[in-house]
Order: sequence, then C-alpha cells, then structure tokens
Amino acid sequence: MSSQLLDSVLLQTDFPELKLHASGKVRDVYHLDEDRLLFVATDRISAFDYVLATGIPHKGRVLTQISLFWFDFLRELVPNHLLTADVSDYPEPLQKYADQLRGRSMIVARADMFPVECVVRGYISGSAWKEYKATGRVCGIELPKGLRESERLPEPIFTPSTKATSGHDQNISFADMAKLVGPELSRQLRDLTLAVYVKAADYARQKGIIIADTKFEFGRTARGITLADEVLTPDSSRFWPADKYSPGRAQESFDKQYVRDYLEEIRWNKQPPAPALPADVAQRTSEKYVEAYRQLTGLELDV
Ligand code: Q0N
Repeated sequence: MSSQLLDSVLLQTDFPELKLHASGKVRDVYHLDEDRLLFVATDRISAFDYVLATGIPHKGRVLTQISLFWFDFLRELVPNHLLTADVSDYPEPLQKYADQLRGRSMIVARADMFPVECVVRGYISGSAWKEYKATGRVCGIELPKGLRESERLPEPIFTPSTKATSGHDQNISFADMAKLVGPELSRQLRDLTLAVYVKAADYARQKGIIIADTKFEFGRTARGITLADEVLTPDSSRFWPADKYSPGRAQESFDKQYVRDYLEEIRWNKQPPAPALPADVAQRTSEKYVEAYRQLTGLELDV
C-alpha cells in the first residue's frame, strides 16, 4: 500500500485536551505537565516570511529526525531537552494520537528559555551580508574588507539576536546580549554555540552540505545550560549544496529553491494570503527534504 495514505500531510495539530504552549510558523508546542512539553513539527512551510497554503509531504518527520540525529551527534558536547521521541513511551492520553505524532514529535524537558537567539555564521549571507555591505561589521564584529556575498568567513562568528516586537529578529552586539542575560552566561552561550556549529558544520561539509549559518535556542534545566528547540535543520539554518557553492552571489537553498523560484515566477507580491503550491513543486520540495536527511545521516527516511 502507498504509505502516502498513512503519512498524510499535517497542516494543523489538534489535541483538544492539551493546552497550547507556543506556536510557531511550522511547529506547535503543547503543555504536558510542569516539567514536560510536547513538541510537534507540522508539514507547514514558510517562504518569504509567510506560511504557504500547501504542506510539504514528510517535512515534519524529516525535520524532527534531523534534530534527533544532531542531538545524539552532539550529546557529549551539550545537554539537550529531548526526553523521548518514542510514541509508545508517551503518556496514555496521547496514545490515541499516535499515528499523528509518530516520527514528527518529541517530549522535551521544559527549560527556562534565555531571551536570545544564538546565531552563528560561517559564511556571510542574508541580514549579515546587508549589514556588512552597509557598515563593514556584523553585530559589532569587524570583518575583513572586500568579502563577497556568501564567502566563507576566516572563522565562524557569533551574531546573537532578539525577538523584536515587530516579530522580526533584531541583530544585537555581544555587549547588548551581556546587558540582557549577563556577561558570564553570554560567554558560555557564545562558546557553546561556536563549538556546536564547528562540530556539526565540519561533519555536514563532509556529507556535501554547507551549513552557512544556524540559530540555536538554549534554556536552563536541571541538566544545566540545555540545547532546546529544533537544531541544525534546514528551517533553522541555511543549508547549501556544497557541489554548487560559488561565492560572489546568493546561493541556492538546498530545500526551498523550487518554492522560491515558483513564487518569483508567479510574481506573488509577498503579502497575505500566501499562495498554494502546484503539486509538482510540493513533491520536488519534499524530495529535497528527504534527500537532505539521507545525505546527512546516511539513513533512508521511510516514505
Ligand atoms: C520553547 N520556544 C520557542 C515553536 C517553537 N524546552 C523548552 N522549554 C520551554 N520552552 C520552550 C522549549 C523548547 N523548545 C521554546 N517555545 C517554547 C521556539 N518556538 C519557535 C517557534 O515554533
């Protein structure tokens, strides 16, 4: 039987007995009890800051399995919030949702989250490229003159940001971060962020994927400073296909290129409502996510 029938696209989660704790563009977090949250990755996709009307088959499972891979890969470097992703271990009241949850969810330890996004960049792109072109600096860090768009930096840089009231992340300097969360914690988060990025990016590069930059969220649990949220996925990072890397221009996105190309082609004005995607664009995008998982982990996602 085609597993497409079993693994249908999930746009909205619905667990009437659970209280929603936080909801993002593509992930929903539910309150389980004092100490635990249920983290669910949907198949929603965002592009140009909006969630599109069409879901991407397998996307939630791919992102969840990539995060699980990295949590394990990084476990000696940093504690993480994962408690279990085995649905048969979930509390009894969730068992009736097992088919909806399997592969795309985790039960995580509730952390006291730090109010900063820990961004690290190995290559210059996106908002950092804009800031560099305008000022020669990124988040207060002086960079060499004459860098080209997408160029690899001499060493990875820590460029924290905060959730601005506008909803958009606001780049801040290390000194600003120290004012928000204190100098000692800022140094710990910076050092951890850089160490995690270097280890993961070196690995991914050997597998043909450049992780140009990524964003981590940390919090405090009984285990100390704990890596939370999703980690090192194509949604929280820029993944570039290494074999097509060429500095001096914007790089193709590993996962969202077909989506962006389509949205440009139909000349969407990038205002709501966000359009639907043709079936072949959604399908080819799905294959890119599944391919990213295979390339990184060497494992096949069952589809
Ligand atoms: C938490 N966010 C922001 C949904 C996720 N382990 C945790 N403990 C307490 N709170 C959180 C976590 C985690 N992870 C973090 N929301 C809740 C991340 N959002 C971003 C948008 O999508």
